[in-house]
Amino acid sequence: MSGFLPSPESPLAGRVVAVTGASRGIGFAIAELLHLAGARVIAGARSAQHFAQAGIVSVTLDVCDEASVQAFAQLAIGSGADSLVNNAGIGVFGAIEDATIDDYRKVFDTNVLGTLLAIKHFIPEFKRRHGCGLTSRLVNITSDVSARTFAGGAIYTASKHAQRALTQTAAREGEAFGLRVTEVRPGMTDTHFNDQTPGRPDRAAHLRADDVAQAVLYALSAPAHVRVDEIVLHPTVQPVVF
Ligand code: NJP
Repeated sequence: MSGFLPSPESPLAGRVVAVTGASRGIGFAIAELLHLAGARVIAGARSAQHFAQAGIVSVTLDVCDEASVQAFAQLAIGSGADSLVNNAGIGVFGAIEDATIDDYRKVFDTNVLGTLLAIKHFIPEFKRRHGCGLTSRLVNITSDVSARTFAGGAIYTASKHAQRALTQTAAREGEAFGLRVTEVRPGMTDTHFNDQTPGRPDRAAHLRADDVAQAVLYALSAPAHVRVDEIVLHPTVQPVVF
């Protein structure tokens, strides 16, 4: 048998993955699962001190601040990072007539600029790795609304459409240096998102952060001949929409 065959117990053994927005919710679940799968995880968020745990390197990171992103990338690259998971994201919801410039800037700075900056500062390393015959992977956690919208979702869904555009552009540019790019698009997930408290009974049927983490693990551990362009996940309580 030829090709890359990861061990089922430790499919990411020897891998080093940088994850943004990892202090809680989906990002935290991703960091934990990748660590369990054998990866060394470099995890960033603004409140890094709250999620330090054995085996995961917790770093203070504000994706809206280029110096902070650059420092995060340098640390991750210095640790041997082969993959980046852009997960940090926020949402503000409301009618267009109530939208404020402040809300717009907060959401776009985090979801769009943050993703752009992180990709930008890892690409030189991904190119260097390609020159050494190594592949690199990028996973962007966007949203099921990166390709549709809903009333009350103008700022958030516009930011997620933009994040999808960045993801697809990175995939096209990355073809030249062997970068595997995956967009993971979760639907309603029971996290702290939008100032919620996870575990409420009315959200029991939503996706769990772990469901999304499993999709990321699949994308990062797929065999070398497989390109996972996109994974869309919905809880079954969400109506089917294409
Ligand atoms: O949200 P939450 P999720 N720099 O609030 C971090 C997408 N999504 O896990 O910085 C760096 O529990 C923040 O940490 P901190 C969503 O758009 C979700 O649900 O310490 N990190 C925390 O760790 C987002 O892209 C749903 O405050 C920053 C994390 O981000 C991703 O899933 C549905 C940061 C947010 O954790 C994860 O969201 C959907 C910054 N400037 C898409 N700002 C859903 N939950 O229903 C925030 O379609 N963070």
